[in-house]
Amino acid sequence: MNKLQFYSADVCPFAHRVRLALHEKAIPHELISVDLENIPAWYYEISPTGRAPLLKQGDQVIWESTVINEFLEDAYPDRPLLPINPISRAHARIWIQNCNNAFQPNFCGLVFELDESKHESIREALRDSLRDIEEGLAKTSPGPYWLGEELTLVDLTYYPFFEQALVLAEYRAFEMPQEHNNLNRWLAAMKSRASVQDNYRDADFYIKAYRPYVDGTIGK
Ligand SMILES: N[C@@H](CCC(=O)N[C@@H](CS)C(=O)NCC(=O)O)C(=O)O
Repeated sequence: MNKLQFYSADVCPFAHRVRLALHEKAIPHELISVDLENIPAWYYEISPTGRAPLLKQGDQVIWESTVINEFLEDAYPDRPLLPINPISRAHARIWIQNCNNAFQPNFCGLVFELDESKHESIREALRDSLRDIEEGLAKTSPGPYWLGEELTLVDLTYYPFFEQALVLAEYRAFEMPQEHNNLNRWLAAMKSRASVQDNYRDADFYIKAYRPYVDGTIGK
């Protein structure tokens, strides 16, 4: 099998999802960083979207972070990151969809929205999606991870946004709610993982990296 090439960007939460999966599954790969502020012409030649992340094996490419992570799960079944039980697998995918369709659009919407008059309604929507998550976890998860005792792709799908939440506090007057006990327990468990620690970037990094986006110097 050709060695995987993974095209990543440190600031990108979607690429972060895949870096976590590659680490958890101990998949050998070559990591290639793409400068998202100045995307090189060669990248448009291999990427159909020009976006990170992207995985390349031989002359085949795969993009979209949640699809890439499912591909890794199919192609590298050792160290599984989805439950075996089909119902639990379906529930994992529902949570992943919830991240992509509700939580993440609100999160990114608040980061990238330049019109301040719209911020309060997005903050409200983000608070609602966090409350929905907390209620869902309280009903269904014994913890410490999203689906229970084992780490899954669901954890890796949500985590990068929680590492980056300090950007919302810095630029968008949004503090993550402290009262969500299930989410707090989950975040503490995530921070103890080697995959999370090895891919961690600190507050200074994110605050600097997002400045040109939040002040509108560059488009998203
Ligand atoms: N839905 C995609 C989102 C990827 C995405 O938005 N990547 C951003 C960086 S975080 C990007 O490459 N932006 C550069 C651009 O759009 O030109 C995924 O899950 O992989």
